[in-house]
Amino acid sequence: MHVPDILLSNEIESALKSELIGKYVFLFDEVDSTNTKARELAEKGYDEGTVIMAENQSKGRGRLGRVWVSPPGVNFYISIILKPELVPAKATRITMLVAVAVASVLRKTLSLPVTIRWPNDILVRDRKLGGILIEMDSEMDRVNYVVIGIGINVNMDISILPDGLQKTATSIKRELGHEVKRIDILIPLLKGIGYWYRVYKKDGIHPVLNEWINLSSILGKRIRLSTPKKVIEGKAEGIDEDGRLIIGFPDGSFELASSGDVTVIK
Ligand code: BT5
Repeated sequence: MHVPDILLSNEIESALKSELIGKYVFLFDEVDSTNTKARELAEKGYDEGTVIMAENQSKGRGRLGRVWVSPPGVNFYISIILKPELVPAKATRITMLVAVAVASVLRKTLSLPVTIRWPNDILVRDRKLGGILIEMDSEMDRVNYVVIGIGINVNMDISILPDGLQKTATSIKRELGHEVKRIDILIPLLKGIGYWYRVYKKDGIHPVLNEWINLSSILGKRIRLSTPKKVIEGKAEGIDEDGRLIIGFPDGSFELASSGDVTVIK
């Protein structure tokens, strides 16, 4: 018999009641996008650490208006409201610390070789297991709030994805060969994000950066960076404190990239 894997917001809240992240958890059956819902709640004044989740997204999104495929009942669609003291140009630091938290918690709880592909992808064996989408409301010199959206494929069968994604995407179920109970991953995940947010606030970006470098799938490799404006090839040499990718060229010159999509050249 197949037992449905149901998430309950009070179960999540009681496991996280002494934590900054997850003290308030909204769990919806269906929303257009948890990021949109989180922004609405942030506008209403909901606190830092409020978590918005859904079993289904009718309009899950990625960067640049791309679609995040969001089948019901099997994955994680999570958005978290944070209010870091930051200038907008440094908001990528939040993506970095969340990527580090997600990758390291999934490694530990599932023993899978999870890596980070700059700037916002969570990979297992070169396939995309999840993605992070940061959105914010800011003034010139300060961020009012950040919404950090996290999509992770958990018990999804890859066969339900559109053809083009079946070769590039994966899920925890596909990697492990069996389903998992989502609550067993969700609680460590939210605790892990809280942990790395505390580390960042206390010790700054350097501990995050060091761990990010350990978990990176592209550093030291030849890569192709595609942006809406251009495509460049070079070596991924490093990442700076603000999350910009340092790309080196054969003539010894460098370029800093703050957005785009990276593929490794084999
Ligand atoms: C991302 O964008 O990877 C960020 C995804 C963030 C999703 C979460 S879910 C909770 C919250 N609410 C939202 O509405 N969004 C966030 P990007 O790097 O632009 O990658 C998007 C690309 O990933 C698509 O164009 C597809 O190629 C691929 N893709 C779409 N759905 C996928 C899936 N379920 N698994 C793996 N790859 C997928």
